[in-house]
Amino acid sequence: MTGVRGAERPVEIPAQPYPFDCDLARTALIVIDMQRDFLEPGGFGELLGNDVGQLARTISPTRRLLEAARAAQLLIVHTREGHRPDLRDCPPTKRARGRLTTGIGDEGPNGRILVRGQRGHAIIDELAPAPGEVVVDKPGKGAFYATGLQELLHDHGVTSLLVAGVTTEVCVHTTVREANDRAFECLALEDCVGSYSPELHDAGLAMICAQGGIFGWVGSSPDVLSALRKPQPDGSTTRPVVPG
Ligand code: TIU
Repeated sequence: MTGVRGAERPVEIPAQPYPFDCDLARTALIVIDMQRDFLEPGGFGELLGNDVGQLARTISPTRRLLEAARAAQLLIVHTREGHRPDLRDCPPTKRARGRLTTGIGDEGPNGRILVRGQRGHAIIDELAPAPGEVVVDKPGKGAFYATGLQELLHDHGVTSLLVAGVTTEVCVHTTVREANDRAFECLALEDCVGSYSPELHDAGLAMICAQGGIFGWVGSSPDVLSALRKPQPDGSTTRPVVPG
């Protein structure tokens, strides 16, 4: 383990089905797939038949959360869904799904769809990773499949995850389920996760915290911001943010 980030910083964050207890020194923020391909016109999300405007409401709260997490010195992990240019890491079944005329690997307005290095694959400008923040490239829906995420989190002593990103019922849900099976405790933030379908968003969140928190907890970012600003044991609050 390269280490826990300083002294213990226990906090209790309001959540469903009951308050989320975590140690901020062992907590990471994970921001899932906030890429042009999902949030902007002309990308994979729109080609699947979705209204990408449904995801816009997540951007401002996630930006505030990112800034607060930076100030509180949390480990920050961004993920991107996408594939190698030769598509060797894209199962033919994934490519065939949806019977799209323009799909994964094909040329779109932002370059090849869901291909690493293309404009559409990049994280949106508003939420661009700061220097030094971890970016995990994942070929699947879950952030743990075929990535080194589990080892990375263990190396940093992380046991709890604050979860933002898109889409609630697809990559966020898969990641929360994968994390739960690996003993990470997840707090999904309802205002920082989004879906093209409000019904599936609500159902996805309900599934996470049903049955006593079968996969994790659901909260909202203002309560996390309050917890992150809580004075630390040495009396300090958070370090000033250095623009990156
Ligand atoms: N289609 C859909 O809702 N989502 C995805 O394909 N990927 C992610 O959720 N990132």
